[in-house]
Amino acid sequence: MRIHLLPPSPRALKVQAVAAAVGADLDVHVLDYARSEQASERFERLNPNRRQPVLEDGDFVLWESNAILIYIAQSCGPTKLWPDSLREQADVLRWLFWESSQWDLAWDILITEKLKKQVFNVSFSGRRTLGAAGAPAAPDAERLKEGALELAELCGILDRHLARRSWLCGPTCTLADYAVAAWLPVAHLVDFDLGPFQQLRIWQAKVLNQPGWPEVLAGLAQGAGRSPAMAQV
Ligand SMILES: N[C@@H](CCC(=O)N[C@@H](CS)C(=O)NCC(=O)O)C(=O)O
Repeated sequence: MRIHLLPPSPRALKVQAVAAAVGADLDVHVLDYARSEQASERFERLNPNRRQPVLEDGDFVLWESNAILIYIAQSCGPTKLWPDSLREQADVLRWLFWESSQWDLAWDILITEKLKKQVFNVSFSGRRTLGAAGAPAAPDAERLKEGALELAELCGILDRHLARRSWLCGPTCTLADYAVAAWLPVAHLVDFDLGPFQQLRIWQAKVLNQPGWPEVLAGLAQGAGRSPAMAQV
């Protein structure tokens, strides 16, 4: 299977961690965002949204990181990361949808304002199209405040949920934990303080010790697989 991605994006990290956890063999292609590779005709044929990550398995092409997680997780046989029963699967899907519809967006505001604007020519914040590398743009203070407030609210929801359980869903670690925890290693890069969220921090340490994560995080610390533009982050 071939994967097109851009570390250190959390959307890339969670895919790499799940692949490593289940032993899926991924041929990794790191996109060159500085040269707008995501906007190239070839990439647009793979994903008309021009966003990473994108998986190719033979003639099957899949985008949306959480769909990719479910596909990769089961590609090597049954795994506890994706439980068997309808209700357990629905519970995991609940958190995966929460992750992509709320959690991802809140983090993306801070990441766009604090990091992407310095690395890429981001013409507007929030849902944006990244162009070629250009002059750094100043962070939007209002947008930063809004993002931090939203994130604190979502962290509170997670913190209270985790006060009563070890994992987000059921008795074992699942894809939901992998997807949601993937954003926490970037918190210090955007100056977001996880200090007040004790249960979240306990859970984060547990998830990021699960199979796949230690090697992905070690690679991240060494800058492995980053495009030249992202090496500045
Ligand atoms: N919901 C999508 C979001 C994908 C996404 O936003 N990817 C960003 C990562 S930085 C991207 O490729 N952005 C390119 C652009 O905005 O031009 C997923 O989870 O796969």
